[in-house]
Amino acid sequence: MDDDFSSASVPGDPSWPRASEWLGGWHAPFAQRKLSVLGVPSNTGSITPGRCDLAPAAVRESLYRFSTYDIEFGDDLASIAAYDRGDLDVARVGVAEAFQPIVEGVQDASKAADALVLLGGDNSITRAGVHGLGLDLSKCGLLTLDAHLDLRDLNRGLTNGNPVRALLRDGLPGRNIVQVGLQPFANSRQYHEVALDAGITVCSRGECQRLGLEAVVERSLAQLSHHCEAIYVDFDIDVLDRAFAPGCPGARPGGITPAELRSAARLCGENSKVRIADLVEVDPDRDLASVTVYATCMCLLGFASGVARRKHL
Ligand SMILES: [Mn+2]
Repeated sequence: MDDDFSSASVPGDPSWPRASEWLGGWHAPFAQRKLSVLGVPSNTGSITPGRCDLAPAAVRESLYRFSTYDIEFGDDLASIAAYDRGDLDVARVGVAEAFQPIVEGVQDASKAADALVLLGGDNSITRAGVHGLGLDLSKCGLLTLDAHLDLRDLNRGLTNGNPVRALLRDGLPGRNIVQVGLQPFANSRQYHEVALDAGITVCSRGECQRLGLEAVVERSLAQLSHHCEAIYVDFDIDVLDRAFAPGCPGARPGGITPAELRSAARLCGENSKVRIADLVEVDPDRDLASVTVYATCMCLLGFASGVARRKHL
């Protein structure tokens, strides 16, 4: 049995491999898919000051609590090789100043990987992350799962409240953007109009509930795949109900559940046009009983299991 796996051995119970060991390099020798993980602990862009810079370390540590096996689908992450690229040194750097280092770090970490997961950090990293796809923005698609539109005016500087607005200004066409999970009383009419005027597709939390989040995500990916060469997915963990995300200052009652987030992440991972995903806005200092950090781990593992299922090209 042990011969089926690479030499990075599993301490403890060899019959219960842990997700932390998988991220540390343990996988089956025949693993055909590759997933890179990069910490981007940006923390200066938050409208609500906090410690999102602590999230990459908290997620890595908490993966010890998770196995690599998805009993629902019979998938095991042993079939995908993970490469942990460590953290970029951007924790105390301003948003504008961090832009180029993040773009370069993302491009470097994407090389030779089927997909890259960015562990934020606040949501300001999404702008640099999309540029990190390395393509003309007219060919890039952006799918956000977020309670907020992140379309705030740019005149007060770059924050976690305006990465999508900054991308529109940079030249990302509105029709290349789909925003899912938007919460009532967490956005303004003015910024909703900015989204609609730009041609962004907007799907509220209620619509996700009526249609089913999986159906909405499948439809969104199909829409973007049609005219985009590569897709970036922004998982703002504050899309979760506040009961499941006390560590996200922006989370509000009425959001999605961790199980919905995990299955949405899996669908995104399965789509071979999805090259980069970010997991942002988690502040471990605000968390309770690791609820938010564990939900973030589930999102990462769901995405990875999707990547493992990609059809061979
Ligand atoms: Mn956001």
